[in-house]
This record gives sequence, structure tokens and C-alpha cells, in this order.
Amino acid sequence: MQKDTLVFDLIRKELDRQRSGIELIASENFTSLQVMQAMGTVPTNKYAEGYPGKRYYGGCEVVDEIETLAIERLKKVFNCSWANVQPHSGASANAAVFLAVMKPGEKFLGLDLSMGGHLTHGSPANFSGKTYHAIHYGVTKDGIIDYEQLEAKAREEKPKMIICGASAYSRDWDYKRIRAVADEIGAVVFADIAHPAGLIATGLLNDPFEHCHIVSSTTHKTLRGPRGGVIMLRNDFENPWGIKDPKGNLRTMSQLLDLAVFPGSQGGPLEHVIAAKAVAFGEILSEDFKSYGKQVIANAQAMAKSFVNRGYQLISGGTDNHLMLIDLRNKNLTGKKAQETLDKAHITLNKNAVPFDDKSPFVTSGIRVGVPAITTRGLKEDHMETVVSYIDTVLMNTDDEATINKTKDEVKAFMQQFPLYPELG
Ligand code: DSN
Repeated sequence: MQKDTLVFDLIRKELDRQRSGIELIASENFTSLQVMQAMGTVPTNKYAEGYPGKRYYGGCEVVDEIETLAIERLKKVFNCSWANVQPHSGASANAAVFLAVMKPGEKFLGLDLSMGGHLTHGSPANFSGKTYHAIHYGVTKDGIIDYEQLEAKAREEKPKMIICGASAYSRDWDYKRIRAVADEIGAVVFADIAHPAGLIATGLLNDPFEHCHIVSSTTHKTLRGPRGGVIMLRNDFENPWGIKDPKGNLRTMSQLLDLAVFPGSQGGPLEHVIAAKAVAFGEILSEDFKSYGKQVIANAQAMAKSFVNRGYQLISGGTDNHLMLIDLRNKNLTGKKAQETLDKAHITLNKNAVPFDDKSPFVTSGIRVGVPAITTRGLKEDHMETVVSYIDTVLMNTDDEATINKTKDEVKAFMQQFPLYPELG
């Protein structure tokens, strides 16, 4: 067969783009070469509906070993007793959790998208907000989760499930406090740790597993694995709603979650991606990954300090994790303008609503900046001032094409010090 040069040339172009820019999208990272290599392999040819040892097709003995290895490694990473590694994405993992816990129309409480939450935590545009009755908590004027509001809404509305987790929140979570109010009303606590998972895995942030019944994550953000999702339980438990199996036994939560992934919401698992997840989980168990986690936090704090020194307003005043949210209103800029102009200088990040934003989600008053990807490339605390100086130069000269182009060249030269996939030539 003739090589499809059209597609492979575009893939090469994307590699060049990734190499020459400063990647600050908080949800992105660069996997190791072996994680990528595992993805491009023959398990992609295999149908394996079901779970290891209980499949609907023959010839699954090897993919059973691959999937079991991924599960066992993930259990070790988070010290949990059960895991499902089949969700194709974080959104798919969350859809399965909803399917296992909630009936259509039932009520749950999650962080508002406009306050840093996620689409799958009850946005009216998403299945979670369309199928279930979403109510929300937010953050205080200081940008910290409004636990008092969360508790008041939980007591008043008695949701069946409380979701903690965010996609644009720079502080750690008080899972214990959320569990306490959930216990008062008999709610399930579900933590979506997609963003900070790698920092939780390395013990650098509070452990949600101590207090939350169910935990989901993506695998491609701070966990630095392939694109995908997972669901985990530290302790399995019988469902409190009386759901029974055909023999009349109460189903456990792990059974309900397995059923909700397959056949509830997915068909055949992506065993080549599960192989890559296994490789990534192996890497997370290494000492190198612990150093990576520490460096992520050190870099985020150094970057936050550089922004503050230049008069930028950080929501909540700083960060505990891998990202920061910046309100650009005092700089007379919108998030949209900032994102588009920085793109021209090969600095990639995303516009983001800030709490109590007066602009639409397509414009926004803020930007979200994250360091997981540049940390993987090898940037350290001392480099953060340089990165912030490039950002500041562009944002202070959004109509000056010459300055933007000059910064783009400087960015490219700067990033050459940090090779990305040199093995790929
Ligand atoms: N799109 C992801 C993020 O950027 O945070 C969340 O799904």
C-alpha cells in the first residue's frame, strides 16, 4: 500500500508546531515516546467487549493480560482496590459514573462551569445537565471554593451525588468537609481529579480517595499518559439503592460502574490505548515521576510569582497545583484577544471565564495557564521568568506585529534548548 504522505506530512507538521512553541494549555502534556509507541500497535485490531476473563469474543487472552496489567498498575498508583481502565475519555468516564449512580431527572451538585467547573458537571449543553437535574456551587469573591454555599445547597436540595473537581481551579480541595455534608444527607461523593491526578498520585496534594466514594480521571493531563479516562474506588461498597443482580444479590458499586462502562455506555475497549495506559502507569510508579510532580508545583509557583510581580491578577492570589487563572481586566484585555495574539507568537494557552465574569464564554476576561507540558520539556523555576516575559511582551503589544514576530523567533530559539522527541529526527 502506498504511504499516505498527506496525513503523515500533517503529523510531521504538528510535531514541528509542538517543538517550536511554549505549550501552556493546563490540560495538555507530552507523553513519553514509549507511551506513544504502545498506542500505534496491533491491539488496535482486537475486539474485546467485556472485561479480562469475561469477553464476548475469542482470542482475548493477550489483551486480557494487557488490561489486567493496566488495572493492577493503576491500583498501585492510587492505592485503590478497584479500577476500570476502559473509558475512552474523561467525559466517557463521567458519563459511566452518572449512569451507575443516577436515574434520569435525579439531582446532583457540582461546581459551576463559569466558576471553574467542567462541562460534565452539569452544563446545560452537556448530557449531565440535559439528563439529570444539575444544581451548582461556586467560589467566593476570593476565588476559593464556597464550602458554605456547597453545604447550604446540599442540606437544602439533598442531591443524590456531590461532584468535586474542576478544570480551572488552582487550589487544593477540602474533600473531608464535602464528605461530612454528604454523609448528613446520604449523598455519594464523586471526585473528578482529571486535572491534578498526577500531583495526587505523587502525594503532593490532598488524597481524594480518603473521603470520596468514586474517583474518575483522564490519563493524559498531569498523569502524562495517552488520551483516555479511568474510574477508581479505594473501597468497594454495596449500592445503597437496593439494585440487585439476577440472583437477588445487592450489586457492589464496582459492578455497577463496570456495567455502566460496558455495556452501559461503550462498546469495544481501545486495547492499544489501554496498553499505553499501562506503560504510563508504570512510569508514574517511578522515582522520576515523583520529581516531575515536585517540579510542576515549583514551576507553577515561580510562574505565579512572576505574573504577580508584573501586576497580573491571579484568581485566589496564586496556586497550589499545576495551573493559574488570570483575570486580564486590569490589563484592558479579553481572554480571546490574549489567546489569539499569543498564538501568533507560538505561545499556546486558552481563554477562560473568571469567576463572576461579565463577558461571554467566547470572549472571557481571563486566561488559564498551566505548566505540566513545559515541565515535561525540562523547564525549571528559573525559566518561568523568561516565559512570563514573553507573554507580557506580547500582551502589552497586541497590535504590534513586529514585536509579536520578534517574540515568536525568540520563543522558537528558546525552546530549542529543550528537545522534544529527538528520536523522531
Ligand atoms: N478540555 C479539558 C480542559 O482543558 O481542562 C477538560 O476536559
